[in-house]
Amino acid sequence: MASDDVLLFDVSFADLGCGPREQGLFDAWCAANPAPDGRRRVLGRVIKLDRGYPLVCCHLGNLRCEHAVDFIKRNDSLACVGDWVVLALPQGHDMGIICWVLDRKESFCRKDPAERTRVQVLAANIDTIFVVHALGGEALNQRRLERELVVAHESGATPVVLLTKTDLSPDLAADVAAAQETAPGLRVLTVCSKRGEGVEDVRACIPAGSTAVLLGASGVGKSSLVNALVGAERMRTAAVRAGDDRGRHTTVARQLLPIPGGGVIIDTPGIRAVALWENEDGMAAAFPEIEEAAAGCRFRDCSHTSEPGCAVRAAVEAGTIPKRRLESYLILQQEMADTAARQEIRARLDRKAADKGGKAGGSIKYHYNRGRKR
Ligand SMILES: Nc1nc2c(ncn2[C@@H]2O[C@H](COP(=O)(O)OP(=O)(O)O)[C@@H](O)[C@H]2O)c(=O)[nH]1
Ligand SMILES: [Mg+2]
Ligand SMILES: [Zn+2]
Repeated sequence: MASDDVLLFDVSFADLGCGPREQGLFDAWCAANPAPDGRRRVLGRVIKLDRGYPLVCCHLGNLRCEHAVDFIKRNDSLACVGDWVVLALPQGHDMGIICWVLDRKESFCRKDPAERTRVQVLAANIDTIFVVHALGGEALNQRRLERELVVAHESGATPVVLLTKTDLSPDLAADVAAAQETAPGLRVLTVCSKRGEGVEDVRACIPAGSTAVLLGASGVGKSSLVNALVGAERMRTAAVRAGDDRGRHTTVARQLLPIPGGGVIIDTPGIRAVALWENEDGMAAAFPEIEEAAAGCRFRDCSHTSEPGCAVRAAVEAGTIPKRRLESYLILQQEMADTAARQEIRARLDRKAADKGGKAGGSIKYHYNRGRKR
């Protein structure tokens, strides 16, 4: 962990994209919450989140921070990478204190129905989400891409599909066409970090002042791309650690790095399963052609499976919507319905337990210091 921090030693606050929005939120919060001891507050951004304390960059440097007790009491989620935070720097204390997390712009969240906390924020204040898939080997996994795009759209940031390892693709045009069919209306970029091809197109999507995050399975080449963008070996990639006991997840932390002359990029470990739950907005955005056709269905709550006068099925039969798109849509809808039903049962059981005098409600979840996830 300590050695990873070395990779961040030269990140400076000036490169993190602080703008009038952040400065304004900070000033307003400080004015409304004068420090009891009159000590100065500092604006910072969380640049790394691992198993330890959040690492925050401010104009004084990078330091490990803990959350103020008062903040924890008043909030049900903690700071995450990309967050802008108000810091207090108590004298004689080797850690900073996160007094407050400033209002987030878009953020990428995981809704985990298995956990009490409704939402886990994975990256905050992001403008662009790159949904990354590697080429070569098997065909592009369209089902996985569709599911990822639902969550990416849900964040409110702009999703971009990014196909990596183009050097391994036997038919690049076919891969791009498959991705484009799966991501109507979105940009599909291709990149080969190995040969340095396409890196400039990615860079152009992350102008100064903006923040992008990489979302994708382990091994698809996210860290290699970050290295290509920042022009140095800043992130460890799989090859470096091949054979060691940490397995394929070489990137264990979520961390944010400035791109010279551009914005900032957040690298993440591979995110395995993202459960779909209450993602109606994301669904509508990820399947725009189905949403559009559905306006013509006879029934407003048409499920597009068996109702008469279904304009979506008509469009599939006419060939304007690919059959597999409707199939995917229905699979994801069913999954959301199942999750909602399970949640409903759980809520009912919780209420029953509470009525019997059991303890209701969850306590605050600590996402840090939780031990390594397997
Ligand atoms: N052939 C090829 N291999 C790549 C490319 N980019 C990354 N790799 C390799 O893919 C493996 C996983 O890369 P890494 O960046 O660690 O993936 P991550 O887990 O998504 O961060 C490493 O062995 C890289 O060398 C590429 O453009 N072409
Ligand atoms: Mg990585
Ligand atoms: Zn219908």
